[in-house]
Amino acid sequence: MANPAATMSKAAELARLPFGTDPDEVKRVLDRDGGLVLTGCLSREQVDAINRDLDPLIGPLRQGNFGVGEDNFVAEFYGGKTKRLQHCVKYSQVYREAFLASPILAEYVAAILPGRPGRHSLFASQAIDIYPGETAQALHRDGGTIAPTLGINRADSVELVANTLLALTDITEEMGATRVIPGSHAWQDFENVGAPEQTIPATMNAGDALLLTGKLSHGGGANSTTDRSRRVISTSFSISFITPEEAWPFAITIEEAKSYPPIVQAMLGFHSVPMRGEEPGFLWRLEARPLEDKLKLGRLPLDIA
Ligand SMILES: O=C(O)CCC(=O)C(=O)O
Ligand SMILES: [Fe+2]
Repeated sequence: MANPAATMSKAAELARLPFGTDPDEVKRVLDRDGGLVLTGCLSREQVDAINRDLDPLIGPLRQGNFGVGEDNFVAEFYGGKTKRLQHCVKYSQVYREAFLASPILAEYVAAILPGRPGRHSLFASQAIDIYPGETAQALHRDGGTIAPTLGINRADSVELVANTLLALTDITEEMGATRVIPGSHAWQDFENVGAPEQTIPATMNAGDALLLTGKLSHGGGANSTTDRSRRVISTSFSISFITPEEAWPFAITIEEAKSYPPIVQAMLGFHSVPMRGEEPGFLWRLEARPLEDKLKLGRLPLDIA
């Protein structure tokens, strides 16, 4: 069947709204396009501080550090000329406190996912450095790893994941800006992820973030420069009864979590999880008590945002 979107003229540029824009306005753009660039989420100073935290960890990694081989199905998807560092939440206080714990970010996530702001799980917190010579990543929908298993991989299905790609360098098209197909979140046929010609690059300044729904077709771009890499942190969230990509309680100790903002503790699984909005949460309990009580972390304020 012909892809109806293929006959439509493609959007020239992704919408851009300043971080802090009313969540209802952001939701209107998300409903229309499936993604947008939030400008100025972090200052240059904050970006520099996060890079100082991450550089010593990313520097020694080899490109293609997620390996190769048939038994490693993520290797190709993760890129042979790309470095990825998981668990960034653990390594940067500025990223944790200025970005992850931001109440407005929690509201944008809640504009995509069911559930109240601050009651979503962190799915991944992964730096992605794309190096010269990297080819374009296969187009995909981030929710597409989970939704087909549940038989709900459709435009009108519940959203399972929401992603933010926080730019930690200025990112031009040549450096491998993420490619997106605005409107692809609403296509009838989710077997179709679209074609490279339908994509546009989400260019960003350091400190901007691309916010995308789990239904928007996108992929990392090819880096055609000879000497410049680009960095984002992919900070993705899910409804909280989905197994995250990164196994937080094994990466982060309770002692470390104690110094984190409560909203970050909760997104990492150090608090019990509400199923129908009840507080404290009914799921993920310890000896029938809320986990946050057992771990002596204190309860989350009812209204984060
Ligand atoms: O690095 C990027 O620009 C996008 C990466 C991505 O979409 C993914 O790995 O799921
Ligand atoms: Fe993705």
